[in-house]
Amino acid sequence: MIQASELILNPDGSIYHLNLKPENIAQNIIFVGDQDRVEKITALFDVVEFSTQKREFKTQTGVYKGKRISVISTGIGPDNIDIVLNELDALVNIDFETRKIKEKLTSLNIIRIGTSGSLQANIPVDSFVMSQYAIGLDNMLRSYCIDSVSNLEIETAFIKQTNWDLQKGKPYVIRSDETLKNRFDSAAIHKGFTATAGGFYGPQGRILRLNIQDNNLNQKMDQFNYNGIQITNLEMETAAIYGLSALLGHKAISLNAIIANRANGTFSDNPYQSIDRLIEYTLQKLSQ
Ligand code: R1P
Repeated sequence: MIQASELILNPDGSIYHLNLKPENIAQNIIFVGDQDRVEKITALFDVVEFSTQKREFKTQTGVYKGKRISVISTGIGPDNIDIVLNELDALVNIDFETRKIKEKLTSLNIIRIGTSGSLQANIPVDSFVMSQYAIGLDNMLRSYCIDSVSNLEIETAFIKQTNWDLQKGKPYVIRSDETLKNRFDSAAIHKGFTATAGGFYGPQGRILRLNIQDNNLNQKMDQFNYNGIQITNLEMETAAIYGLSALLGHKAISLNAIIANRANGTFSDNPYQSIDRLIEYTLQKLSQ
């Protein structure tokens, strides 16, 4: 039995941060960072049956072209992903009455629709990247036993090629789910290797007023090459989503609209339009 301090339920029986009960979520779940993006997506639904919000975690569940889908905002960063993935998994795989893990486990389909900065000059602003691999620079996943899902060879090559300072923690590399990758693939989307940082400024090599530990980090990441696999973009959630999903038995894919290009210093003239196009692309693939 899982103690009340470990699996925290609200007085109405919903899970602590997400404010959700098991019946409130669908098997197909779209993650967005920004809570305002939730309604942008569900505005396209045939019907919205459920809405709730606590802190940055806003959820709406409804039906799009006959398919039941939940859209959840995760807020920013891998620490929030730890909360969202664990609580979603508890909603489907732990019996809240007995507080025991269910015998028959459920696997969720998780699709991130995010925004991201490209590290490669040839992946321009307003294009899309689907992460085939993700490298977590944030350490969150290292609190779990990850050897069964992480890729030591690529991690070692990255640490060596970038002269990564292990005082910042050890990067972890996770592959996307193959089934969802095939489902969301098309000629319209770049297949990428996404780096997930634990912060927006220093951890992504941005210098405003503070000196950073490695001034050449982005350039080194840009040049990283493991048997032809290159790092394409930087954001703050994908590796954590891939890692926890793989460990918990859920399928996950991350799709990002590129709104900045860090290699040539450009920013999209109309980032909202790019995100809208990616939402349409995702819903169309999901409803097929
Ligand atoms: C930073 O501005 C945020 O935007 C990106 C980053 O991953 C981070 O969450 O993604 P979202 O637009 O999905 O939030």
